[in-house]
Amino acid sequence: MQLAFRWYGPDDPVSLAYIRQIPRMTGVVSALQDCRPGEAWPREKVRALRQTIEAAGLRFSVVESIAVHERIKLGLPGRDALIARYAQSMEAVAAEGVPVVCYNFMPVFDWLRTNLAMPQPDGSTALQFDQKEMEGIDFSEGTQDLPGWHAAYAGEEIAALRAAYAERSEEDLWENLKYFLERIVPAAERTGVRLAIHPDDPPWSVAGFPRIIASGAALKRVTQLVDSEANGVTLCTGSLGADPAEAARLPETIRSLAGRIHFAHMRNVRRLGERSFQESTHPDGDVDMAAVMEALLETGFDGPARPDHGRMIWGEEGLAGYGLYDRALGAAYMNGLRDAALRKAT
Ligand code: DNO
Repeated sequence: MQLAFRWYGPDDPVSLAYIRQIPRMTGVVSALQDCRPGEAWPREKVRALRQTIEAAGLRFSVVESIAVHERIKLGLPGRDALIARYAQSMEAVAAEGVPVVCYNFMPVFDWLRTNLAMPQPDGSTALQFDQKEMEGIDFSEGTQDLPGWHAAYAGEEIAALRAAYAERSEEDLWENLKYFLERIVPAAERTGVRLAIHPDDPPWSVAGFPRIIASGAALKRVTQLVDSEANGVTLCTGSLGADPAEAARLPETIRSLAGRIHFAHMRNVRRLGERSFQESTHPDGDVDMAAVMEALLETGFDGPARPDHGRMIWGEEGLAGYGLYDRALGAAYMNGLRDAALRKAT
């Protein structure tokens, strides 16, 4: 396992110099934040980002993410040109020596939360999601400042996208994902990049949009759509862990995906009710993190792993879920879990 940390580029309030001071931190997870979905990533920009990361004594270990254009997810005309541009972006990333590309196949929205600062008894704040609250959000005026999500759509755009997705079954989305992978995986193989699909977060339909990558079984199915080592997954304990049945079977999921987990996100969640949860501290929640680490190491996982979202603690202000302090505590905990698991194994 190579410890890595997500960094949002030069505008991130957390500096690379601070990231480097976290024990055993070697990798940085980043992206060209200003490239729109469907744009080919210019190699010079990837190079500049890599050089900035390396100048800080770290390695650019994962691109998270290259966004998949909605026309690809919907299977609309024009997707072939967009897929070709996606391959170009992957080539640029590969040429700069970044080995893993994380992406997702969530319609329209990426990860979603309904409260970005839920007060905790200890004075910190945590991210929270509640399905009923989510369903109460009115999108007729657009997405505005929807928590946890950066791009913006106008009300009419959301309505048009909803109508387009309503015409598609889940199997149609699987077909569209397969179509995409059949064209992208050969390019990944050629360039030596490993693809790592991220599970949907939360792992169920939200805001009237379907979500298909919602279980360990779905991740497995992705790996079978195109049977190549380059076609892998991001094991995200927090996304899957929001579903109690999935949380319980995470070690089993990891074993079933052995060799195809190319990236791991370590985060814990605590269920508050039906389809309602909050993000807890890394050690305490519904996910047995020690069992996750043991299963990862037992299956030979040696890829990048990052502490995922943290709470806001010690008065820090910054990007929701992506402050320095609590994620650094998460990294320290990961180091401890890893040492304990390795000792147990010998
Ligand atoms: C949230 C992240 C996601 C992830 C994408 C991958 O914090 O885990 O936004 O980067 O879904 O494409």
